Amino acid sequence: MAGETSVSTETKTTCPYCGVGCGVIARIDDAGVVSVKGDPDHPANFGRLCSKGSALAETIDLDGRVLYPQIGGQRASWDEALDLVASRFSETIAQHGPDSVAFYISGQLLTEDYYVANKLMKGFVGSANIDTNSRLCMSSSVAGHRRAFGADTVPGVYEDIELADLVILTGSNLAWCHPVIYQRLAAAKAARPGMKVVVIDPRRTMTADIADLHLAIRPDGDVALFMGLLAHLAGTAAIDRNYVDTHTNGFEEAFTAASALGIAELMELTGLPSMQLRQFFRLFEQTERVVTCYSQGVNQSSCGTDKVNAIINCHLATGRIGRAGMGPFSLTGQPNAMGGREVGGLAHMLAAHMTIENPDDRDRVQRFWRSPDIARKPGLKAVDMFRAVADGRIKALWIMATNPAVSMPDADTVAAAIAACPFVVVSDVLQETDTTKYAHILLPSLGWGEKDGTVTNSERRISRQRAFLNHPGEAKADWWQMAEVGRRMGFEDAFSFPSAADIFAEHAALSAFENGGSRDFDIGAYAETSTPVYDAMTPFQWPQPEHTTAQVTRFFGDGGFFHADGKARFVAVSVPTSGRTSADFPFTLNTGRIRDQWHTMTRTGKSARLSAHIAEPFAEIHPGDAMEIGVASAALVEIESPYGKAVVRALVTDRQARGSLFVPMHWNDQFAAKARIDAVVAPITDPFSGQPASKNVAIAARPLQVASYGFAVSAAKPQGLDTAYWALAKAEGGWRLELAFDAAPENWTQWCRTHLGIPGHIEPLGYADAQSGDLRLAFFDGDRLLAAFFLARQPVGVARNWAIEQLAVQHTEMAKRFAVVAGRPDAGRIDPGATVCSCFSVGVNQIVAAVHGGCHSVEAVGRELNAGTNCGSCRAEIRGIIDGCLAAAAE
Ligand SMILES: Nc1nc2c(c(=O)[nH]1)N[C@H]1C(S)=C(S)[C@@H](COP(=O)(O)OP(=O)(O)OC[C@H]3O[C@@H](n4cnc5c(=O)[nH]c(N)nc54)[C@H](O)[C@@H]3O)O[C@H]1N2
Ligand SMILES: Nc1nc2c(c(=O)[nH]1)N[C@H]1C(S)=C(S)[C@@H](COP(=O)(O)OP(=O)(O)OC[C@H]3O[C@@H](n4cnc5c(=O)[nH]c(N)nc54)[C@H](O)[C@@H]3O)O[C@H]1N2
Ligand code: SF4
Ligand SMILES: [Mo]
Repeated sequence: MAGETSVSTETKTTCPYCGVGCGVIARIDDAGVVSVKGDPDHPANFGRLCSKGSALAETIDLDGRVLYPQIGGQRASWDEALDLVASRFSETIAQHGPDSVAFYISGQLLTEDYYVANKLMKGFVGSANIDTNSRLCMSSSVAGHRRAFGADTVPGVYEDIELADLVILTGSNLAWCHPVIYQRLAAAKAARPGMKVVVIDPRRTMTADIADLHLAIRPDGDVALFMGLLAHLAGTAAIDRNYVDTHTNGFEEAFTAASALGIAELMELTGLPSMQLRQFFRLFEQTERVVTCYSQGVNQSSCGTDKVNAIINCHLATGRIGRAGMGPFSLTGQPNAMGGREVGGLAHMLAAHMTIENPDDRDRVQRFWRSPDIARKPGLKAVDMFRAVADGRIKALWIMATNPAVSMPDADTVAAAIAACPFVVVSDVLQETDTTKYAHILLPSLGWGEKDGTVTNSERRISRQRAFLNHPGEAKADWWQMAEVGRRMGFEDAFSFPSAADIFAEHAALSAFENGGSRDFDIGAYAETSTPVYDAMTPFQWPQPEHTTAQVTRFFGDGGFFHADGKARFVAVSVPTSGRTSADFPFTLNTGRIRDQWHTMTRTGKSARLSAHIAEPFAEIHPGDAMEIGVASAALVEIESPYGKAVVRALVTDRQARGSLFVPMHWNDQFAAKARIDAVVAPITDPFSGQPASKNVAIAARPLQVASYGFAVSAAKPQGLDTAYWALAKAEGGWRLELAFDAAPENWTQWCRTHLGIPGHIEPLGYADAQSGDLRLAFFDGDRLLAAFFLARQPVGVARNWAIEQLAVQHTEMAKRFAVVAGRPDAGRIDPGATVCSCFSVGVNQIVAAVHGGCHSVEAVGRELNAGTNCGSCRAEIRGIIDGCLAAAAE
């Protein structure tokens, strides 16, 4: 075997996707082939990876990468580009003041990139107009933590989720969005079946499959629910009087506010029956070891900060915080959302958990940086920042590692604002995104596997991302780009960092500077980090002040809060005023994530395996609503708000609550005709955090009438698509394409030639039925299928995965070619169906066949097909399929 003689190199690094922050071992064999596996020694995952982490090696090719700097679309040298950025920023500041420029950056930057960007804007430009996509993600948690604790502190550690007797997951689709924590929880529950899990989510998600209780809460009913819980607890022995008296303020006010809600009002506001409310309240009351995990169903709301505080209130009241198996737990989204918060990357923070409003903090940071100036007031938060771009207050903008033309609410307006901005710099890894197309200057950044730095995960653990690939083209680290511009703006001394290790050391030193326990974030032990130490660094949790060693740390078990009096604050929250829907916009749009795509798909969209799980944008809609508006299953649905429109596939399911539609946030103009769902999302924000309410948007929904539906597989990437609907996905050996047409083109063969890259001399093998409107065309080049095209008046029923497989098959026999035209497998072959297990590419039909063959448990299916035996992300879905088959058999 080649493997036995090969020399391979292994690098320990960290997954670039979610905030779980799993350790990854990347291996390059002597043929240069990269593979990844979980790092068994990393304390976040102990060797596990989810489907996205397992597929990392498939996303690192150089396809579509931006490889050299560009000015106005033309290749330029780094010197030309950086000089131009520096001079335009300097001129704009000189003419219009420091607040006329802005940086919009990202929780996917490494801490070192983030530190340099923040230092440049707040300390040297002298403005706080630096905000980040964390505003759309974690800012309500930050605001809630600061109100309650006096600092942005996550009190607990992952182990608490395993040690708890009750785990509450609210506004979190853990199974799909933090899959490795979900696996750790599922394993703990399997080992200790007495452990209870409650899922609070308007939808019945895959996460709900391990729930003992699923509360299908009304949109934004959470504040009322946790107020009701506080009022309930106050009358029981669960209240920890000693903790409340010694370590907190404001209990009475919070209790008075909470107890104003009667049970009828609670039922109305939460949409939950009184039985379920009581069951939930009693579970919390009677279980000392309780962890409440929350994510975007909490944060992304116009009452997100109040939701956070309503949850924290219940933990403070019972003293269940900062002890093993207890506490409120904000799950961070991006790999370095926490690191960004540590360097002060948000517009209202300073650095190292210090604040702009505090003159002592400003003075301290300015002295440490030896900076000429320091921002004196908070800068513009993301939504306001793009408003200022739109109305011309901001005249120079640098966007780094985020795709706001897709991910910001009211995205069409945001895109138009960027397009109209006099000077736009974009640093990205891809040439073509919905945002890079507006760049005057496009800068090529190093991506995952190429860059070096640190990230902090949800449990405050700092891990190294390490480079193991060559630097492609002229790409450079994001920190280097910012530092070079800082130097060219005249701040030579402050931005002459020789390496990422030096930046990290400076960041660590600032965290310890005049700290003495007054601030939670202190990693003084790393203030002297040299490059060799940095390269050998193992994951550690903060805090780790000077002269201390790494240990498992929790906060607040014995008080020690960061308000001036050392106490925590209860917040007397109030319930949000009535809902948003109206006669014209009667539905609630809820948006979020799917298992195998990451955000705007610039990386996961490259993997055929990941794209096979869910290959097109969709709206989950309840069967009752679908019937009411006349949308058939698999038809197309048009979604509209006063801000914009989108068109997606209807997925009719009773996992969705009535009155609400769920649409994923991922699809963009590169992958679909009109599925940027943020074009529809209203720019309504939370008054404390400025975080957009991406989960509760008033919309209208209606069927999209089309003349015909199409499906195609194509070896070449489809080009120039302009049909009523299209959605493109990477497939093994080519692409798959869903289509819908308003009207028939003059000639279908010609349509295929133009859009599917078929050479003019190749004639199709075809079948047409004028009566039914069915048409099928298959184009072969010798034995090889170039493209197959299927058209029908109804959504096309062809076996998709089987059709994709035909791109890789040799079609020597005529019968095989005709099978393609027929759109159905030849006898004896089963169509695998939609992919469930992406690690082993196992489809739903194969699982159904295994269940019918006697595999009645997830383990049995695993033994038969391997499905679910690697990353485990699909185990909940497999369980659902087995249950469905067995229930059908029992009927
Ligand atoms: N596969 C995948 N994983 C990811 C990401 C990804 O793009 N893809 N992104 C990462 C990032 S940056 C983030 S921020 C996290 C997000 O992780 P999550 O927050 O878990 O994911 P979402 O799907 O955005 O939303 C979670 C759930 O909130 C529910 N929800 C909506 N409204 C309400 C409400 O009013 N109350 C309650 N209780 N629930 C509500 C939604 O129905 C949804 O199921 O995921 C991270 N992990
Ligand atoms: N409707 C709705 N909207 C949402 C959300 C929602 O739930 N619903 N969720 C919000 C949340 S929580 C988040 S976190 C955001 C995410 O939204 P975005 O941050 O806009 O999404 P990404 O696709 O992750 O964008 C990252 C960009 O950086 C590029 N990139 C990757 N690596 C690097 C690198 O190393 N350096 C540089 N310079 N560029 C790089 C990628 O190619 C991509 O263009 O979306 C928000 N928007
Ligand atoms: S859970 Fe998955 S996406 Fe998140 S860090 Fe771990 S491997 Fe990466
Ligand atoms: Mo996020």
